[in-house]
Order: sequence, then structure tokens, then C-alpha cells
Amino acid sequence: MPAETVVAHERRQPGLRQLDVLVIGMGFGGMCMLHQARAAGLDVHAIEAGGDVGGTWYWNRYPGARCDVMSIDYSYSFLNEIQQEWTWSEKFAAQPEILAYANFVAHKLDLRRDTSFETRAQSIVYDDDRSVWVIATDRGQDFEAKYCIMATGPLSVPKGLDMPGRDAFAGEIYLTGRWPHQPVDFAGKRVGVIGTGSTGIQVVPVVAEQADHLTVFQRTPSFTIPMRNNALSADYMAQVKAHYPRLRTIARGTHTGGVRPVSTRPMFSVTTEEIQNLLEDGWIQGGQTIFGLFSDMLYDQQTNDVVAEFVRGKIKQVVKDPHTAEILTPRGYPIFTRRPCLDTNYYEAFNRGNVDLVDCINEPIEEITVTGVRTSAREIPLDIIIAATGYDGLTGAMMAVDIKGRNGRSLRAKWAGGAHSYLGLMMEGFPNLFMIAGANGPSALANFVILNEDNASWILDCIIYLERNGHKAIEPTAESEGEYMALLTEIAGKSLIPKAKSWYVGANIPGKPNFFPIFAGGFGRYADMCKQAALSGYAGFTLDRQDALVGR
Ligand code: NA7
Repeated sequence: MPAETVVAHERRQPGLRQLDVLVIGMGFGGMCMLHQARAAGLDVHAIEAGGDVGGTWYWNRYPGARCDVMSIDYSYSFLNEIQQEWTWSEKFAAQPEILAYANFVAHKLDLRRDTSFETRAQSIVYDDDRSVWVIATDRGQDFEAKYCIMATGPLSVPKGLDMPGRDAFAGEIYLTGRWPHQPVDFAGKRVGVIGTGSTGIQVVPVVAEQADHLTVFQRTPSFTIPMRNNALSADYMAQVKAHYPRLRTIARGTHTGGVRPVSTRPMFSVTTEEIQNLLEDGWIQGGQTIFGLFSDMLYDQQTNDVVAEFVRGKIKQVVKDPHTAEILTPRGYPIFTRRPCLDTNYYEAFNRGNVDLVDCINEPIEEITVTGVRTSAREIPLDIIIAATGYDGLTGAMMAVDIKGRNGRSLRAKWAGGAHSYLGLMMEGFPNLFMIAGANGPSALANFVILNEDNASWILDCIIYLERNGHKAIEPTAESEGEYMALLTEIAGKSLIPKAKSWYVGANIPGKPNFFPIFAGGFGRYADMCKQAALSGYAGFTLDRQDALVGR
């Protein structure tokens, strides 16, 4: 949209900052949204709770933090200059490199100029009469915006260490999702890591090498596959850069929004021997290879059982102490239905003399004491506790803010039974409130960076459409939202994923409704649906006309 077509809102309430667009959150979604909206000539500003850009990668500075999506996928494609100028050093980038990348992009696009950091939205309320969102922040700097864009992320509200006695602990407690900016010294210390999801699995091997002693408190064992990370050569990156446009097109058509191959072969279309050879090869190749070996791995219990049994066998091979190996062995849920983990020497860490494993299913943690952790069986003295206990995923950040839509309708009430929206982008009853990488999109099943970009582009196109056609507001109809959620539920019902108790279904948060809100039909299909929704002239939406704001 050319700048001259955007007309500033009538300034009615002095003291408020009035905008076309407010972006909330400056992770990868918000960053690209801010840039695109500004480039389109909109009066846009962003607020961010953290002290700088980067979202997840700003907060998660814990030792071993690394992305489990390949760098060449987990990076922006919307500006060719960015992908040509930035060179990834590793197949799976570590947090410092990803944060450096976010800083590079923020600097290049001069994003900080239009961002208020350390500023958190407290309430977001729709003013029906004036068709604007009123956003109150914890800094007293409030905003009114015609369009409000939630780029608050799926994993931005840490669950924390919600255990009795935590305030009494005389040592240091660190949350992985709120890690300090200075390095933590583990030398000579007795360290406890609570939690063995993707995060705990990354922390354990690194801390094991530095600490005097490490105790790992495991409740549900995870399945993890060796990442087998490697440095990317200059030649490889040159090839990638030469072919980025094509690679991005391929990625956008796949189930995950990434270029890793996913087979169309169901497991039992090949012989037992071939199945084992493929699995062995997948284990040796490492990374995401194994996830793409069989098309029915997440749909057919028998197929899933074979893969799970294969990985269980590997745990037995790697971990020398049979009792420890048995505790580490996951059972009772299908493999990869909780977030699949990629590790570097996780199982190997339990062969070290300074690492112990506590089975918190048979020996639950009862409390934190002054000197350590007390389980149902003993007290374990510790100097440092690391809580890798996860997040109020998918909905936590949206529910943390008091959001009131049309006629004072509360989002917390609307989502009391779980996240409901159309395409994970918009909600009936909440006009001009957009979500980037919302709970009902492909979310954690897809590559977040490409999803962020595509959602941001969709939102910008929608805003331009509204402005050019003189509409004051858009929201999905109850029917389109209901049909979309029915489709989402139908697709989820065919998959094994909702069978596991995980943060995907809210099982990790006491009292949270048990509901799998993610679109599991694949990134490509989702992207097509979003495209069609726009191409149809927003047929599944209600548009309110008003006197044209633009083109006068
Ligand atoms: P996850 O995957 O939710 O893992 C959290 C871990 O913390 C998990 O093992 C939990 O066991 C454990 N936990 C939580 N509360 C407790 C208590 N009270 N006692 C013992 N253990 C506990 O979070 P992550 O940060 O590892 O990963 C989140 C996502 O980030 C990941 O999926 C990737 O997408 C990136 P439980 O499973 O509840 O038995």
C-alpha cells in the first residue's frame, strides 16, 4: 500500500499513542510483521516484554539451547538480501547464533526504532463505537490501534517451578526460559535439572560436563534421537544461497514447512529387513531423518510401535547401567506424539560417574528444601536447581492478557474449553485482532519462521484489502470458525498425536482443558487454505463497511 493512501486516525484522546497497527511481541513473527507493515506505509509500532528482539531466543539462553529445525529452514525468506547476507555456521544453530541473526535482522531493518521494549500488554479492549483496540501496558504507555497483531508466541509463558518450598532454597534457581544474560558457573557445584523435555535434554549433557555432580529429575521419559549436528561448509552455504528461492518454495509445499524429505512410503509396504535398515540408517544420519522415514508413523499404531521399539533398543545399547536405561525408556505413549527431541549425547551423559537419574514417577518430588530437593524417598542436596519444566504452551500468552472483544466479550471465556479461531489467524467476536502463529495453525508441528512470515503476509494483505475497499473491520463468521475447528478436530482424530499427554494438549498445566488445538493437516494444506480465504474476497469473514478511509 502506498504511504499516501493510509490516513491517520482521528486523534480523540490526547495522551494515548494512536496507530494504524500495534504489534505485540518482537520474536520472529513480530519482527517481520513490523517491517512489512511499515514498508506498506502503515503507522505501526511494536511492544515487547523482553529487553530486545528475538522472542524465544532472547529468553532461552540456557546452556545447550539449540534449534531442532535446520538453520536453512529456520530463517527468513521475505527479503532476499537477508538470506544472502547471513551465513549459518551449523546445520542446527545454537541459541547465540540465532539471537545474533535476530539482531542482524533488527539492525538491518532498523526495527528497534519503532519498538518499545520491556513493555508488556496488560489489557487489550475493543472500543465498539470507534472500532479501535485500546491497549494498556505495564509502562503506562498506552496505545490505540485500528489493527492489533498478537505475535506473542506459543512458548513464551514458562511454567516455572511450582513446587512447595522453592522460596526457602538457599542455593540458586534458574528457569531455562528466563535464563540470565551472564554465564552461570557450575564448576564444583551440585546441580539438579528438573524436567526432561526438549529443553532438559539439551541442558543435561552440557551441565554434566561442567558440574561436580548432576541429578536429573525425570517424570515422563522422552524419546530422543541423536541430532548429529555438523558445521556447514562455505560450499554448501553457497549452494543453498544460490537455490534459496527454490528451496523456500519446496519448504512451503511440505507437511512441516521445511526441506527435509518426508517419505510417502507406509512402513509395511517394505520388508521387515528393509524397515530395520531404514531405521538404522535414520539413527546414523540423525537429525530429522527418522521422522520422515514412513508416512504412517503418526497415524498407524503398529508402525509407531515398531519405531518406538527400535528407539527403546538404542537406549538399551547406549546406556550402560540396565536399571538407568530402563528408567530412561519411554513407554505408554506413541513415539513422536510428544515433541520429538534431538539431542547431543543425552543418553551418553548417564554413563558418566557424576550423573544420577531420579525417577519422579516412582519417587515424586515432594518439596524444595533449604538445601535441595526432597523426594518421597530421600533428600538430595543441591547448590543449583535448573527448572526445565516447560511452558503454558500455545494459549498461555494470549490468556495472560485481559482481551475483550466486541460487546466486551472475553477471550478467556471464549477459550475456556481450548483455543478456537479461524485458521489460527482471527477469531469471531474479535474484529481486527490478528494472531501470528496462533494456536490453531500448524504451530509446533511446522517450521515457525516460515509460518510467521506467511501469517504476517496474510495479515498485511488483509489490512490492505480492508483499507482499499473501505471496510472498517473484519472478523470470521461463527460458521467458518466452527467449520475450521471441526476440520482441525477431524484431522487430529486421525493422528496419534492427541493420544499423548503433552503440552500440545495442555496436559502439563493443571486445570487446562484437554484439547489438541493444532492444525495437523500439514503446512502446505494450511497455507493453501489461508490463500483461498484471501482469494475468495474473505468469504468466511464478516466485513463492516464504513466511509472509505483510503483513496480519497
Ligand atoms: P516440556 O516438553 O513441556 O518438558 C517439561 C518437562 O518438565 C517434562 O519432562 C515434565 O514432565 C517436567 N516437569 C514439569 N513439571 C514437573 C514436576 N513438577 N516434577 C517433575 N517434572 C516436571 O518443555 P520443554 O521446555 O522441554 O520443551 C518445550 C518445547 O520447546 C519443546 O517441545 C520444543 O518445541 C521447544 P512431564 O512430561 O510433565 O511428566
